[in-house]
Amino acid sequence: MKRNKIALIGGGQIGGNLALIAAQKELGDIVIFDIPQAEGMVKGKALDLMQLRPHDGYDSEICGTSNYEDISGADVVIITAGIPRKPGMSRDDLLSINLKIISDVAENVKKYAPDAFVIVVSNPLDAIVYAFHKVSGFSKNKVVGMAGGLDSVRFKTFLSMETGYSVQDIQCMVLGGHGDTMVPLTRLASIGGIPANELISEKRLEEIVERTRFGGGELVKLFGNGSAFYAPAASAIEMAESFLRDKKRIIPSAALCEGEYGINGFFIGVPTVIGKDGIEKIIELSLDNEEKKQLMKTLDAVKKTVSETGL
Ligand code: A3D
Repeated sequence: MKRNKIALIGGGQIGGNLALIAAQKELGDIVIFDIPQAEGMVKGKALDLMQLRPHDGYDSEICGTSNYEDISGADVVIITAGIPRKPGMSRDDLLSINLKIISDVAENVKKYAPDAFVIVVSNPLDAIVYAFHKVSGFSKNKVVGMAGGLDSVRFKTFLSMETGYSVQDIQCMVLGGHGDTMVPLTRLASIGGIPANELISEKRLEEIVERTRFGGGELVKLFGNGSAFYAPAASAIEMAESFLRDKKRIIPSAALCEGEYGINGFFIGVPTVIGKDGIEKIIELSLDNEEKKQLMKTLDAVKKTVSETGL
């Protein structure tokens, strides 16, 4: 049986952790691509991960490269190429730099891995995934942005920290754009099947929602130079795994909406089913009036960033 091939475009903080988790899960062989100036760094990470194999017992082959030809035929491409946020920088400040990068990446992914399922991670997420889709011309089920999965695990983490109950028993979902206007759905949050608002006061829930919204920024401030990488990597791998193993997980992801939730032509966080055909379905759940209002507000923020791409 042929092994899957996973291409990671960008071998920085998230890229290195993507390679580690993908290898530990034996999702396939891994190619870490980066610019020529970073070729030694990704070759080094790949060799280090090869030397981890005797400890962990995985058989994935890992290599580093700055030659796009090496990603040929990849089944999954995960893109983290670009620069991360520095303190005081909003995700949107990154736009002009990362837009140039994604255009180049999209041309090369189209050329060398035209059948891949592409997961975009680079920020500002909603605009960068939109740009990738425009430039590559990939079908909408094969392009998705990782954000809602991460925002939801942050929400989960804070609910667990608040109650002291296991993260394993927490279910919750964050929709909308990957920015401060995202929509954590408290109404649907539950702990061991019990609605979260029966276990946590309304005031504390509101504070947890606020902390979730600014969860990325909290880490940027703490790091001082760079943004989160462990949980973002795991969130992208969760999506890749659901595709490669046809798991049909329901993961909130930035998918192209064409009428769903009354949204047309934009990538935004919605509950998606990920299986062997990529984004197999967008689940349209009934939102109450306040949630609808919040979704329209976050859509405005996404539209604004997308309009700045000029695409
Ligand atoms: P970092 O460690 O700087 O890695 C980025 C890598 O991209 C570096 O190794 C660069 O050399 C490489 N790169 C730059 N230009 C190119 C190019 N043209 N082609 C290929 N590679 C290139 O950053 P990181 O790994 O911490 O973050 C990567 C991106 O993910 C940033 O844009 C972050 O803002 C973003 N991010 C998104 C989330 C989401 O939830 C959406 C979370 C955390 C970070």
